[in-house]
Amino acid sequence: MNKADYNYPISLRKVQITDDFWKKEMELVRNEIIPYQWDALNDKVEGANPSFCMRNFKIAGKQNKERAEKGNSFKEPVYTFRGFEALPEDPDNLEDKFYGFVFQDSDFYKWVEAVAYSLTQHPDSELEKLADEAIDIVCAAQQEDGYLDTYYIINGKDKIFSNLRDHHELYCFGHLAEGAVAYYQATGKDKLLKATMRFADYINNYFGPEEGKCKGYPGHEIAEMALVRLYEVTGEEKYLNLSSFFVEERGQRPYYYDGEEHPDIKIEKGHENDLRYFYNQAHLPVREQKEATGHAVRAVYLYSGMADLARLKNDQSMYDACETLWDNIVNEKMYITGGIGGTHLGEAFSYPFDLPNDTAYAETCASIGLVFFARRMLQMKAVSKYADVMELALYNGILSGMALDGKSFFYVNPLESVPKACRLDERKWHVKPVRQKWFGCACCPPNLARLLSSIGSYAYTEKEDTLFVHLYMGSKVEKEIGGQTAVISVEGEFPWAGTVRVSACGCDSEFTIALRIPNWCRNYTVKGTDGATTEVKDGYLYVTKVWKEGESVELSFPMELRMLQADTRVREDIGKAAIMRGPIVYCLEEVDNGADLHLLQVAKDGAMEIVDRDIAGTKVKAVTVDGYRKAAAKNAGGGLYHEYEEAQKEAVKLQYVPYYTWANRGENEMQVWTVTE
Ligand code: FUB
Ligand code: ZN
Repeated sequence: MNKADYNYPISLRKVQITDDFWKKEMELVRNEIIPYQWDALNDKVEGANPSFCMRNFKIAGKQNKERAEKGNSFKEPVYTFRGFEALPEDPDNLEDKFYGFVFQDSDFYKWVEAVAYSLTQHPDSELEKLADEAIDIVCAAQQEDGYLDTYYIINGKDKIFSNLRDHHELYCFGHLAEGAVAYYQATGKDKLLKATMRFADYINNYFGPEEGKCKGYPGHEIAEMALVRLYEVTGEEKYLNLSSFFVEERGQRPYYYDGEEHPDIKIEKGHENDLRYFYNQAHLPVREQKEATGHAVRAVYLYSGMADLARLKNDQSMYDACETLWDNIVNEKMYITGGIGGTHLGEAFSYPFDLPNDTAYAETCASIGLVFFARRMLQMKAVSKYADVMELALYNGILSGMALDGKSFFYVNPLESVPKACRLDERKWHVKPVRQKWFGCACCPPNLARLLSSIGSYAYTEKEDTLFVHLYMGSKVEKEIGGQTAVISVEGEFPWAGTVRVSACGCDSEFTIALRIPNWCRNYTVKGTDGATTEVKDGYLYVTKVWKEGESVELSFPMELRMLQADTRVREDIGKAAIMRGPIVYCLEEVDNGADLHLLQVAKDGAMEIVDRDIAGTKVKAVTVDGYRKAAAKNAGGGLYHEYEEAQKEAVKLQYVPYYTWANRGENEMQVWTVTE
């Protein structure tokens, strides 16, 4: 690694997304998810489990006020352990207690982060006022000493940090920091940021390598990368050091969590793959970890923090650990959709090549975390393998998490679904055949909101004289070059057409635009580079020139239809093929192909065609492929089994639609991998 290669995400205030595809997603976040989620946080969504999120902040604030009036700093610690989903017996008669998941505070922090990004693209004084008022409520809940987690403020502070493994205080802090930094960067308002720093200071006094300080670390990672973000915006070295402490402490022996009590979740000791350690990525010191293990969201959040630290400390062995873990995920543990987490047991990575389609977990948040990790790896070294996965996950395993109208969501993103099985087979109860309005554990929708509304900071990174284009989307980017502001425009119709035009104006000096060459493109062409210096490096075409107004560089990435097969070690996909075009993965749905999708076969050398279609009001490029439908073969004499005979089959045109659009036309069967003839 070389500091000269380091690059940084573009400030969202300098990117305007104009793209038909992504603008629509961002508008859904602004018009649908943000208001809807605000109602959810305030328990106003009919038919959904109440969140209690804002209520908990209000109660904590009220208790603060009462204490202050009595001249008494903290209430007597009355610790009543309420478990994970403490729903009140009588919702109309709530006591002044904490309700909801222990990490309920994080839902507000993700909301305010999404609001912040949205404000950079679309100023909205009413929304900003709402967020300011909500921030007042949150800050009123903060304790005099800086502590801020409503679960313990309401239940009793004597037990703070006593169950780091399961109780998410440091996770909530991490989301608070992410939200506060984003809100500050978008609006210049620092109230939440200051509250975050006070809580961060409290945490920093509590944890650390110094004698007498607690040697614990977050049970659910995110504080690691959030502290880095806090460091980057405040310049306070102590936050960077605390992040580093949390990362380096993980995996040390004795195992910190063995000294805690875990009343909610007992994990069997003595199992070969000792879940106690693997689940939390604490089986080894992080630099020695070679395989992505345990809870998938936790894992990729940790790796993102590790990548941040590798960059800021210019730490080669940390970078190497990150790269090994990255390669392990992508080469052994990732679905073709960019989904990760093969098993619902522990919402976790399974063993290498265990990628079942119908029981997949592939949590939306986990793919989002993979994008965080990818962007951080790119920041150290612009190598296209990271951006390729970022693009794959975004267009497939992440977008599938939201309905086309932005009104319902998937938490789990299977690659095959038979609705009946989701109801009758307990092994598939986690798989929903239709998107849900909301979830008791509502981690995914707000995570989607914050990612989609900040998409520009994944599409572009920059260093002094270079703009990196990792993802292609219509947009305008401002970049400072030698005292001038260059305005770079990208135009195109991704993901449906592979031609992209890049132009720039406003700058007399030479600078470089580095354009990613996608891994799905076999031969690309480029026009308009006369007089420019060009170089292909690590999957990017570097074009250096004086970018004169009216000139443009045009890249064409032919989007051929591709039939893919999986590594033979993926037992589930043997003898099957999946269809892709550009970054889009396709699937079959019952609504287009009839029931019993398992009887369909795809013809290996059959014709494949692109067709324009409208899926629930959204225009897409769909695909038809020659195939067959096997006739049902029955034993003439009855019985389940009979002598083998070649199946009768009829020729059919298989109708494929983009995977992310599935389940938008009612409940029906779906499959990505189809048997070949
Ligand atoms: O534990 C907080 C979040 O809830 C995790 O990131 C998700 O996997 C879900 O379990
Ligand atoms: Zn989630």
